[in-house]
Amino acid sequence: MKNGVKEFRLVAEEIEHEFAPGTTAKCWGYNGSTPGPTIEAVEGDSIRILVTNNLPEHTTIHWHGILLPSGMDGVGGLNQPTIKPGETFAYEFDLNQSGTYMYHPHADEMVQLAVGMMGMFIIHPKDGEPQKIDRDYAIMLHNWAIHPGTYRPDPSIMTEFDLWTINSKVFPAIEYPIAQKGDRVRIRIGNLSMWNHPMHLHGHKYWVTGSDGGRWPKSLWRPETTEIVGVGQTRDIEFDAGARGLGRFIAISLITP
Ligand SMILES: [Cu+2]
Repeated sequence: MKNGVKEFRLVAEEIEHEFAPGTTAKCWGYNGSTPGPTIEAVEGDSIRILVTNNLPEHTTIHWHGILLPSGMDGVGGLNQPTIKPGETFAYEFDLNQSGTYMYHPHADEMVQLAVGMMGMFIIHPKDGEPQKIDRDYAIMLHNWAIHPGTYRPDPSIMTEFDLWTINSKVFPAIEYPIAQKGDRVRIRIGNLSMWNHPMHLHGHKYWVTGSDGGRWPKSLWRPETTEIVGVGQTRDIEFDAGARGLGRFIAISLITP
């Protein structure tokens, strides 16, 4: 906190990223990782995000789904001059909503997203959750083209990807969401890849309870076992773990189209 403003720092930089043991590539990300850190704040917060560009080319950050003044929206050349290599730009705005959102560059975006620049942005409701949530997970979906014998994702690929990732990891390096029987679990899923991803849960059905439009009224919830998270969308799903006494574990699978 600085004079009532919640301050965050993001450094855009090249990183050495391990998708799974033995599969490493040169990617771009924030603060040493792809996806970048999950930003968490509370509805009503005033925030400042200092973005330092350590890339060899210009960048910006667009706060995807967040309602803010045009000058803070991060579209390079439209809302702001791009952030040049070595520069730091301060994004400052108030949060007047809650839900699951994302951030990504909006300067040379097809290249910068393809090589890993993205993150989740979660805004918690100021009056607390309407329903108790015991486990709250966030996962970012992406796909990549890393050709055999190469060491960098190919940003010119639009359809034929060879790595489909959860939080930029592939099996067996993906961390499992863990829950105890009876826990209320929420999984927030974001997709900044080039494909829609159907996300499927084994042994459970779930309610789809929100999107990048925020938490839905209960009358809009849908029971599903597979939900398509479209390109540029987020979805929140909720369920009571092991409610029917079926599974000891929750398996999330990603079905490629
Ligand atoms: Cu957007």
